[in-house]
Amino acid sequence: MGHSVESLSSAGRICQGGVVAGASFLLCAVLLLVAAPASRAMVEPETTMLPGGVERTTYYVGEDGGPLTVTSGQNRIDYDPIFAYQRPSENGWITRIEPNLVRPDGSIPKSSEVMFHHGVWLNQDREDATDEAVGANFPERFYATGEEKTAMELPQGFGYRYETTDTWILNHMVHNLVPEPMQLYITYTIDFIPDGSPLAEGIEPVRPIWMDVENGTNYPVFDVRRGSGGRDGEFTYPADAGNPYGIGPKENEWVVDRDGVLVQTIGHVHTGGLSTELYLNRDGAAYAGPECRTQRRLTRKQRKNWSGERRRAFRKKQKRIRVCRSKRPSVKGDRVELFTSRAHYFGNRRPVSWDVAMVGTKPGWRVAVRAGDTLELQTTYETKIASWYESMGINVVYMADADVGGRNPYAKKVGYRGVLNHGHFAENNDHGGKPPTVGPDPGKLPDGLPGSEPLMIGGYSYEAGDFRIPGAAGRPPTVEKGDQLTFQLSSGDRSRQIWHSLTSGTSPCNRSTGISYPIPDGEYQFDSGQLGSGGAPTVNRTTWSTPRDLPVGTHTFFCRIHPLMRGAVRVVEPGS
Ligand SMILES: [Cu+2]
Repeated sequence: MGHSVESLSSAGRICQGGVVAGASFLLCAVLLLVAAPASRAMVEPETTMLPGGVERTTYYVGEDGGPLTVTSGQNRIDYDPIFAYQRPSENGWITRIEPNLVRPDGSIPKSSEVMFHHGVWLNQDREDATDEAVGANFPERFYATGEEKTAMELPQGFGYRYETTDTWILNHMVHNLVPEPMQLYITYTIDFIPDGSPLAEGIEPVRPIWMDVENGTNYPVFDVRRGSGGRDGEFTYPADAGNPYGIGPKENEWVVDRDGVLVQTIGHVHTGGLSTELYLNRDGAAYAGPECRTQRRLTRKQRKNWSGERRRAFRKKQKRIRVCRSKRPSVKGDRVELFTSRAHYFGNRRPVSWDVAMVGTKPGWRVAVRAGDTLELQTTYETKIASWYESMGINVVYMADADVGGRNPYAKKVGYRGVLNHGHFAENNDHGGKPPTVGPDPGKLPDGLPGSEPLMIGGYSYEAGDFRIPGAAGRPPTVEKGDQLTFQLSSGDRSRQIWHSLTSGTSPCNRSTGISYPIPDGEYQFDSGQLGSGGAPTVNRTTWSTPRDLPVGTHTFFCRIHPLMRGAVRVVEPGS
């Protein structure tokens, strides 16, 4: 696809505030957008020196030397090479990576219009550590981010080895929620220590270990149904999913291949996700710390009769017991918890939006692991509010081979509480769910006129099923109970790779669109998957029929990819 040459002589400025490792930061990068001499618009990376001599550089990834062209309604998985000018020019060590999506003018688009669904940075010159465990053949997946825009930050003294001869590829999924095409760069800001720097001496290399509850697949997703997982209102994958791996390898596990120390990790979940949980299993292991005595309280009689000195001594002893117990790791059988990466939702704190940051390990987190141990990941979603389709649970765990003071996780808690990866982002300030409405309450409209099936989906409309259309054309089509209405993706949308879903949302499902509205919380749960062709993320089907068991009444739905799209169907008694 060709690019028009834009006038890029303007300078943009990106500032982002947040909290990393407990300290707030304000990062401002000045983008110098220089018009390239040829017919290509290139963005020159600019480097700033951090105190201590670490180089911080923002690189821009696009296509053909210019920005990415994000097509109308796009939600597909793409691969782009990361060229030499888009990464460091010397050998050295990467200690931190922070991602973003940026317009050519330097501004950050609203997440309700376009969203960085995922980015996985791949090093083709190295093999992924977990390939063998799951029978896959990935290049090394050394950094990943998703809609929560997680930055990777290694503890001081550790680095990911970078060689200029490495071949890098970016696997990305940019989700355009609106019909308007746009031009964007994927940016990543690297903290880098070149080999020549005195800081490079003594850097301990880390390897990325890709932990994923659906490891081995290109699109590692599973569905979480409302009400599933038990009465606690939470669904944990894979534990609550029966046996999702069948007789194949346990995709959420990795047998540690050598002794080493885990030094950093953070989770990735989708909306509805509460946390990822990392465990270690070691054959025959058990709690190996000191026995802590049982805590007691003073009885009323003791409080009355004991001297002040005796009461103080008692309280001191109780405090020691409390401290002892607080340092006990959570060991069940030979399995020990290493870290729970919680999702922190901003705004009203309900897990219903992308306005979220994950909690990562503290800089001092060090877990000694041995060859033969098994690392295990699980992830937990809420199931009271809605069904969460195409959910994920991923942690990249960075592991050092050297003996760098790892702690035996069976003896002493390695630190379950972490640090919030970043603060609230301004681009997420569009939650939706408010007036004005996008259309009438379809439940109050008269029955739709008889039409022909299938109902075609195109032009960001469900045709006759779309209650945003004024007049008789927007009235809900009817279907007799037990029968089905069929929708079909138009050939135009199919050829332009515009995928749509029909996903039930609470009636009347007509409030304003935003990153937390609508959500898949219909009275009766249904979801078509992403209608389309060509593999993930589509379900390789272009038609969908309403479920036969829908009860009498008006059922509203929306598109998970383009939540501005709203529709309704009405189920009536047979013969009515
Ligand atoms: Cu759609």
